[in-house]
Amino acid sequence: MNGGGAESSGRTCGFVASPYEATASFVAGCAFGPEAIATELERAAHTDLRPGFAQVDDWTWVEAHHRSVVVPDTMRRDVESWTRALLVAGRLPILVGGEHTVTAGALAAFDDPSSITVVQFDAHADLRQAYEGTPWNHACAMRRALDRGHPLVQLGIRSAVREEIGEVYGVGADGSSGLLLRCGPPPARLLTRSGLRDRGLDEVLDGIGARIYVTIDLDVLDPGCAPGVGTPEPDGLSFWELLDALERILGGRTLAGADVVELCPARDDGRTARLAARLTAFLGTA
Ligand SMILES: [Mn+2]
Repeated sequence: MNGGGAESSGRTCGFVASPYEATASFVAGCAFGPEAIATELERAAHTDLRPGFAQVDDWTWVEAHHRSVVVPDTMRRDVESWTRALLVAGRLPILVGGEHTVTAGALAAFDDPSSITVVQFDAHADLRQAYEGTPWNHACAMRRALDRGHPLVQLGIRSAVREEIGEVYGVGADGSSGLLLRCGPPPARLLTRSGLRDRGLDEVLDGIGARIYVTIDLDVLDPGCAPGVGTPEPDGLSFWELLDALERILGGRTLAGADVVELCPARDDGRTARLAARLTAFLGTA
């Protein structure tokens, strides 16, 4: 697909689809996420009237690999090479998953990890060293980002095990204040869902560098507005809360890349795919 247009202004984006699914913990089906998002992008992404939803004038869509790929090394290599190709072409890379493990492929395309803060929206911390026998489980996605040396800001978290929090933020960290900090390197900050509601974003904004990579696990949203995810968790963000947070974080910063992951069409009635496409287009014009 190519939505090229003569009125293109500024930076253009490229979507990299990674229908990768090898480690679903609960409900399988996120390998079909990119296809559902592509359908909605074609159908509706150019009609949004809300501020911030500029038309995606000039975009490309590539499938990094087939959905039969379940070997993490192959997925990472393919996603990395497509992401690099977009960066070389001067396009903003937006990755569409697939399970959260795909983020590792996109991050591998950036040679200066310490200068790119990863901003994660997610219900789950995804900080495990390994899970179910592999370090390339979706539950380890942000631990791998820290391994690369990316500063990390985690937002909307409401599910984690004591071990993964303790290993990254210090033994005994329980998140009861809503905010966890680690000096690093690389530095990391975690604001729980209740922390985001009670304290707001201010305390984490100054920890976010000038260049950012935004990763959005759709389960950060409330299952009421985004039921089509593999691992839903109650008390999520509204779509407006997510957009508001994104606008504040993006203000004055450069978006180096982004992804939208974990759409599970088998659990969806269409609303999550539509929302994910809107979000994908929003990031593509940021
Ligand atoms: Mn995740």
